[in-house]
Amino acid sequence: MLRAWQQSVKDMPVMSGLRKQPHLKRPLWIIILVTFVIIFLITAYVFPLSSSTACYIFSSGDCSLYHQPSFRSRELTDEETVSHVVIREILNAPPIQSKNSKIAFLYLTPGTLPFEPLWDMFFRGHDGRFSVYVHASREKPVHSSDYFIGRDIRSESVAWGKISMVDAERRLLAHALLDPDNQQFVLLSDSCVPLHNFDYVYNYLIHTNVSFLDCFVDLGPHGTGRYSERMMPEIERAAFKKGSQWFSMKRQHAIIVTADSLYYTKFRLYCKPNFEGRNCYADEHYLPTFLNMIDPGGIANRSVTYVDWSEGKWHPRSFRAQDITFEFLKNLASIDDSIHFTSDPKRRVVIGPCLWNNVKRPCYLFARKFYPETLNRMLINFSNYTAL
Ligand SMILES: *[C@@H]1O[C@H](CO)[C@@H](O)[C@H](O)[C@H]1NC(C)=O
Ligand SMILES: *[C@@H]1O[C@H](CO)[C@@H](O)[C@H](O)[C@H]1NC(C)=O
Ligand SMILES: *[C@@H]1O[C@H](CO)[C@@H](O)[C@H](O)[C@H]1NC(C)=O
Ligand SMILES: CC(=O)N[C@H]1CO[C@H](CO)[C@@H](O)[C@@H]1O
Repeated sequence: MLRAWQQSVKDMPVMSGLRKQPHLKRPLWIIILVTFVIIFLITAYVFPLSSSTACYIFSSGDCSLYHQPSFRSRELTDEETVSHVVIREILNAPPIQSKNSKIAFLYLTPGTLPFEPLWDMFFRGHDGRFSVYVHASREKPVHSSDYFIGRDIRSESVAWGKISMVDAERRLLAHALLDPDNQQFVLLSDSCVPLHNFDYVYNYLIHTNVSFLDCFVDLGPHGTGRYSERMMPEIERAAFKKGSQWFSMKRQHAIIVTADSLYYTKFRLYCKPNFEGRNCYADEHYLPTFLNMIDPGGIANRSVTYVDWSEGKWHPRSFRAQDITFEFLKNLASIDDSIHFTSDPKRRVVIGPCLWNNVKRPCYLFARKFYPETLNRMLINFSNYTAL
């Protein structure tokens, strides 16, 4: 929305330049122009475009967005003011009440989803309470489940660690937003599996008002070390956060993310692999940084998708068939503390309880990364382990 608006503003001079003289008669044309100028002058007089007044105009309640430390010391640019106004309006609007609230499952995959039969088992019997969207970036998937057939969206290729990953996430969100019943938007990969049954997942995600987005501070080279001063003034070093890309996002946040152009552009230009001697991966920094800046209390700061980083390698641990036992799955499903491994010199590990509406509960609804060879064991064990 915001992007479209800014786009139309940008296009305006071009369009009027290209257009032939309008067929309005001259006097009428002048009257319209003068009217617009007068309206503009009155507006500018009553509502001067500065950070402090914008706050009084556009927010009836609290003004915290404008009073965060990072904004206090400087005047906002026009783009920031517009962006903050739109964000504030979306956050303040009451969530759309839908009688048929659905969860959108967004699959980001190179091609065929190896766990489609498992997801089919997960969805079966719950028609009308979920919707499926598949973004296949390399080849057209072969679907075996009715829930997936015809659910491929327009896709483009995705390069690991590049902005095209974020673009694919935004494309999935935009498609899923077309359905007004979708209230939570879960991003999943081809190596993800469910850890609980559908009812558990549905109630966990629908009866809350936060987004489950991972967000933490890592002062080491794999965190703040990836920050570029070129993101100034909008994004200061202290605002730069890290987190896993696998989110579950509430509708308001999904709208804001698809509409954002200002902050997204900063990451597109200045957070990329091999840029100014750093490797920055936008999919690990854009959403945590952006949503923490605009709505810190609205994100849980943790993901609902389990992943094992404990080996300290470039990629998380992947699980094989022999790993899949009842005990293993039961353990993953009952973890109730979240752990963040940082890359600072002290290798700080940040541990915190997983809260759900202020109550401590299991953290994870999904898990990755599972090799396709685990499918049969997962299928056989599914009704057993998800009965917990
Ligand atoms: C997430 O962390 C921020 C600090 O970065 C904090 O202000 C916010 O309250 C946290 N969110 C929740 C839901 O606890
Ligand atoms: C979200 O829900 C919690 C607990 O139910 C409540 O304390 C909090 O004020 C709510 N936050 C918003 C932004 O509605
Ligand atoms: C699930 O598996 C465990 C371990 O093999 C077994 O003890 C238990 O009875 C099974 N439960 C069900 C409902 O099949
Ligand atoms: C609890 C349970 O059903 N475990 C089974 C999971 O699948 C493997 C492989 O088929 C079986 O050996 C386990 O008994």
